This record gives sequence, structure tokens and C-alpha cells, in this order.
Amino acid sequence: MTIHSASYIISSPDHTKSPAPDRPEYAFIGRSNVGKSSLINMLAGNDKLAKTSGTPGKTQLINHFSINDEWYIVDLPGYGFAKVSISQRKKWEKMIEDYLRKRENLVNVFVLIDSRHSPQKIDLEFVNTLRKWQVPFCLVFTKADKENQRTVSKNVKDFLDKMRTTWQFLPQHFVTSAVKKMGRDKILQLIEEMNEPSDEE
Ligand SMILES: Nc1nc2c(ncn2[C@@H]2O[C@H](COP(=O)(O)OP(=O)(O)OP(=O)(O)O)[C@@H](O)[C@H]2O)c(=O)[nH]1
Ligand SMILES: [Mg+2]
Repeated sequence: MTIHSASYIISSPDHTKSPAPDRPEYAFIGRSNVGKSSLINMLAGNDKLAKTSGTPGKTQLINHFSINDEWYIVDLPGYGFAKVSISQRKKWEKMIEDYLRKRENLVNVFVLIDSRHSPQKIDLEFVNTLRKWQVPFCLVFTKADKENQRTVSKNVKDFLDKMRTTWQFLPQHFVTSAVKKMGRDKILQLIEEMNEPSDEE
């Protein structure tokens, strides 16, 4: 897919204040600092679209970006960010849960996992929660440029193996680097396919 245009639309404190659900929407979520905003910028081909930061907790609202005036990308706040009050965290969790369960035009969620680490409990718990809520998702392993390929492959395999112990089918997964633009074509291709389901189905 060619990206002709990418623009910021709005940041909303809850899904009811998000733009009208009149086109396919794809949300990006994962631990704080995993690289959500960087991946979105890489996909959109615009480094200034979503705000990135070395400080975890940068993204705090539901951020909508319009791509090609045809579909939405949504940048969500990270989970597992320790340095906020419990009440603030509860508020975010509720906002994310409501968004994921109620947003009617949400086609697919991309769950980002840091490829530098062995499987983390918080990520495994999150994908199990998505299953419970019946929210469709793919896995995106990020920052693949930061470690050698063997370590990345092992971490990806270990994560999938962990899932395999309780899941019958594994979700599709991608290995990416925002710095090297790795994984871009494959993710955009999947989105293109999901935007236009074939007539035969
Ligand atoms: N080397 C490398 N660094 C990356 C990559 N993706 C993100 N980063 C860096 O990781 C840090 C966090 O990136 P963000 O994109 O802001 O992460 P986020 O998940 O949006 O963070 P929050 O909004 O705070 O939850 C930044 O310093 C990025 O430059 C990548 O693929 N490779
Ligand atoms: Mg962010």
C-alpha cells in the first residue's frame, strides 16, 4: 500500500469522544516505551506524526491519525507504566478496556512486544485478556535492530512457545524495527487486505 497522506486528527479521553466510526481502524498497544509511536510513524512514513519519547508514559490519550483519508491508526497509552498513581492507572485501564471492547470500527489490534526481552508476564497477561474480550490482534516484535538476530529470533520463539501452551491457534506476528523500517511492507499489506475483504469470503 502506498501512503499518500497521514494526519493527526484528535486525542480523546475516551472512545465516545473519538471520531465517528465510519472507516476501518487499527490500534497499536503495548508496554510503555515499547515503540508504539515510533512504529506508527514508520508505517505512516512521517517521523513527526506521533510523539515519541525516551520517557515512558508519553502517550496518555486515544490518538487518532487518518491515513489516506481511508482508515485510522490509533496510538494508545502503554500498559505497565509504574510511575503514575494507582487512580491514574485505573483510569487509563478503564479507558483502554472500553475502547478495545466497544469501538465498533476497530478491525485489528497490533500488540507490540520488545524483541530484546524474553517473554514478559505482563505481555502474556495482556494477550490473554484480549482473548477473553474476543478482540482480534497480531503481535509486533519491536526494536529488532537493537539486538543480534539470534537473540531476537529466540525471544520471538520463546514468546510464541509460551502462548502455545494455552492457545490453540497462534496470532500472526511481525518482527520490526522503526529505525530500519523493517516489517513495514508486511504490516501495510495486511492492513490493505483487512481494509478490503475479498468478495469470495
Ligand atoms: N533502536 C530503536 N529504537 C526505537 C525503536 N522504536 C522505538 N525506539 C525508541 O524507543 C523509545 C520509545 O519509543 P516510543 O515510540 O516513544 O514508545 P511508545 O511505546 O510510544 O511509548 P509511550 O507512548 O511512552 O508508551 C524512543 O527513544 C524511540 O526512539 C526501534 O525500532 N529501534
Ligand atoms: Mg507513545
